[in-house]
Amino acid sequence: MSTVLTNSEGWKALEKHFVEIEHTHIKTLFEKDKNRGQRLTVKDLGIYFDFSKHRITDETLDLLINLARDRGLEAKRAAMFSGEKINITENRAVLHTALRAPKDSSIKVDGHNVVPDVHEVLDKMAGFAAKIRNGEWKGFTGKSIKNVVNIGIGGSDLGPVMAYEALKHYTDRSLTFRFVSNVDGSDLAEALIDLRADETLFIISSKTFTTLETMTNAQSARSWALKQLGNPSAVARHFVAVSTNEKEVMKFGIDPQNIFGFWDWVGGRYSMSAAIGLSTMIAIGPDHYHEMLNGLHEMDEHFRTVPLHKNIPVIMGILGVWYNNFFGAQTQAVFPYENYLKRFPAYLQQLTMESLGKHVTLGGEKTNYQTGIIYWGEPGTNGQHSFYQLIHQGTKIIPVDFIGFKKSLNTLTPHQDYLIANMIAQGEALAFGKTTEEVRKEGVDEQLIPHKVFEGNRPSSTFFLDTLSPENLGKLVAMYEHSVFVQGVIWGINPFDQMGVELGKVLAQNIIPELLDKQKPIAHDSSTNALIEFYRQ
Ligand code: G6Q
Repeated sequence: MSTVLTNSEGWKALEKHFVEIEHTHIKTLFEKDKNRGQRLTVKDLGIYFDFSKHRITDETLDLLINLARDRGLEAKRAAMFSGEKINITENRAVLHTALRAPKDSSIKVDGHNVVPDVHEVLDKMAGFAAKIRNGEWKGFTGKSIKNVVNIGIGGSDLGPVMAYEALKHYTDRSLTFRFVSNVDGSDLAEALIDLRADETLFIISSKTFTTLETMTNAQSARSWALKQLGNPSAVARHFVAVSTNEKEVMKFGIDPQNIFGFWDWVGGRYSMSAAIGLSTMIAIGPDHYHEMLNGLHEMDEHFRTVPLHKNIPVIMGILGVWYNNFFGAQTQAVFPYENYLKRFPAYLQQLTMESLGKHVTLGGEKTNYQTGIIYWGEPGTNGQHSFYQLIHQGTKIIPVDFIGFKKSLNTLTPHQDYLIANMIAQGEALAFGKTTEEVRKEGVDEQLIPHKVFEGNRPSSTFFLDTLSPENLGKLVAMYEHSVFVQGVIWGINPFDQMGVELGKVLAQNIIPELLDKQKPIAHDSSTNALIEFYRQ
């Protein structure tokens, strides 16, 4: 096998096949195979995954799966699950799957079984969450906690916010949750505007405990709290930390007892099932949290064991490659027909784009093919009244993921029927469109016909589940995590580092002193210099 993806036999076979089916309409594929809608589906773990409305044939699937296999998917998957240091640029294992592994399993990093460590932290989180929830944990003035503010950014924010919103139905409504991420002071100011320090708990979530945004927000939150509480020892009752950097956390004044740790083998964007989920656990309670972990684990096992042809994340991953590299798709849309999943697309943006936005291979060579696609989305049906137009009738190909649930968490007739009818109708319209003849039959004026024709042939997947439970959320998260892995393997890139984010963390550090000290000489390019001068004035 050639190590260059585009020279491989598998790739060449796909190129040839693409030319053959590029113009085949989804409608034709359905006409040829009356069972297609049932056949090209996977039903497992309570997920009904319909991938029949794609521009693929059985041969496409075979060729893509062969490619994935040739690129070493099975061996690489096994290496990830067994704790090998597959994140080679950071020399780290990649074990978010260990975070949801059952207590009796054994997963070793450098000869050490990490599963007991994981469960020790989970038990500690559960004990703490219970104390906050039942009012046993008292603030500095003896009051119980009513508000929980998570301060973190990127992977230390997006997972917790998404999970809180997604599982709001299961949360303790007597507690208020706020999430602060932006270094823009308005984020913190608005989050605290109506809160009292004596009944507020801050969770400072930062793997490194050095991130500018989080540290700035944490210091300001500390000042805000101390202004009201008057005594530095109050910090220990109102601040806890989720971090791998015990030294820095203690410097902040947080009691070492109240540090919830995790490990360098958990990447930020893969950390919502690590202690970064503390706010989630407080919100929904330890039992529901464990249900979410079970869901994640069930999907991990599905990915690890189910044959590639029936493996949901594998099929998602290869379809990603198909549209990105062969059809030249630039973006992938995700439309949850479930309002509680409103932050899910934002969460997926980080997961997918930070993981797959790489232009060099693991070997350090520049790729001569496209990698990570742009993810975006909004909950249905809102999107239908705005940007769906471009997907239906625009000039770009945008594969869509529809995510829907049979049962609503708020049974308000007839809302759920209308919601799901919309989801199903959109997938149908995207795939099959409306022909000139069909429009003409409707009696439309001849001049208007071209405007009312829908070409169709727009691909989509539908993920249909029973209801948005913590367990099902876990399955969906792990499903996307592993589909990212599949694409990373095929493209031969590292989905687990984030040098672009690291760069962002140092860039501002150079300019901050130049903004603070107006006399400091500046020597950037003329545009940057002018912007700094404008701010200084
Ligand atoms: C995620 C990224 C990044 C990270 C944040 C926060 O994979 O590495 O989004 O999570 O930059 O970092 P800290 O948790 O260290 O503050």
